Amino acid sequence: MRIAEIHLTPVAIPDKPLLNCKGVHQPYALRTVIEVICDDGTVGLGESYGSTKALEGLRRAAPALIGLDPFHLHELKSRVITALPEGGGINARSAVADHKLTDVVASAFEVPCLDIQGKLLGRPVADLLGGAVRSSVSFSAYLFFKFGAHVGQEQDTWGEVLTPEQMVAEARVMIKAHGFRSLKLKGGVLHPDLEIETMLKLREAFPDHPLRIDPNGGWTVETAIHVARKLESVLEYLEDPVIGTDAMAEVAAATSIPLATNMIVLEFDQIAEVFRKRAVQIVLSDHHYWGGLRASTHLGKLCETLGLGVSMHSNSHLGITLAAMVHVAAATPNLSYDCDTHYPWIGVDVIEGAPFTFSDGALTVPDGPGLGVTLDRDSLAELAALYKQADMKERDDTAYMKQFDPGYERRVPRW
Ligand code: GKR
Ligand code: MG
Repeated sequence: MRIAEIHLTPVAIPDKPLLNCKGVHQPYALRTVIEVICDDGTVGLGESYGSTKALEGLRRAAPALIGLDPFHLHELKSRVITALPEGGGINARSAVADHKLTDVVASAFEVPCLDIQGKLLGRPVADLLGGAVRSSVSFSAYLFFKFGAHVGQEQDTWGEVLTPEQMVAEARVMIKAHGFRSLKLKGGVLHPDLEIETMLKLREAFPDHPLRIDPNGGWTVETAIHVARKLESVLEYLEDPVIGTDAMAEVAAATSIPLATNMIVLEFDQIAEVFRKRAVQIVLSDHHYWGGLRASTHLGKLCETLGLGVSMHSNSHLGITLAAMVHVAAATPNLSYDCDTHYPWIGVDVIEGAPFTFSDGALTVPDGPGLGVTLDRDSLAELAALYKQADMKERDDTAYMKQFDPGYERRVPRW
């Protein structure tokens, strides 16, 4: 059994004008859909980033994987490293955090190989990761302040969300539609006092929902400590309040709220330093850059050993990613927080049948072979056509924000 063909299809998925500390989401988010086909016709699916560096890395590594046994995942990694000798990161130079190209590419191809293995064995991917320890995986509502409409477009159904009251209304809609049991606010957007007020209003409206806020490093240490003091008994965790290990350690020393990160710990060799400095209490996994699904379960084990918590990060994504997240979350025993997902903001998919439906904020772990999803070719063709039409090859939230506010400048920290 060998890999005979690989198809990479960049797609553009319609997104909403969601705000973060770098700007605002563009009308489309970019992803790459991956099909790995074996010589017996078995197909494995994957999904990864769609920006230029990631896509080029996938395209350059793909030929090196032809002829590979889909069970030989160490060999997969070394072929990827050989195919991309200059390595480097995938994000823009101005990004505060970067992801290693070789990890991103190896992760992207590992998932379809596991999908193939599962199909050949007649077992779900979770079984290849040690087996599911839970039959369903819970997700949090991912709340964003947002503009009402994209440039030149009609207002979307969510409308504008720029005040604490509007955010409570957004949370109500999310909870009503999907049953989420915990709430994450993308912060670093409004003045910190307004974001504190927002969290307090969410607490009042939803007394039993665990709450978290993530300003993506948009605050100074002083601001972060101020916010933490006001929200001491309100948050289950505070995510990336500041940038840098020393700054995180300073905030951590000043609050009893656990600090979580997907910005200062993105690779295994960064864990020792944050652990030594007590800068972080919870690490967010993400199979797209941690090295794949197996590496994510290894991260879980390492965090357990070190007494750190594990939660899960997401970017705008489709159902292939969501399926992979569900399998790995099910097979990570100490993943004790609800996972992040952008899925409810997207509303389209490339998988066959209805999109995933959350019940009480959770998804059932598929028990069929592999990931348990198949491609809807018409939808894939539609989103691939959108990619070709869209005048966009990179995510640039700051450039798009300037179309709303020409004087806007990216500042980290902002507040
Ligand atoms: O979609 O704006 C966004 C998020 O800010 C995303 O880019 C982050 O990677 O969700 C992510 C996070 O937790 O930092
Ligand atoms: Mg984050």
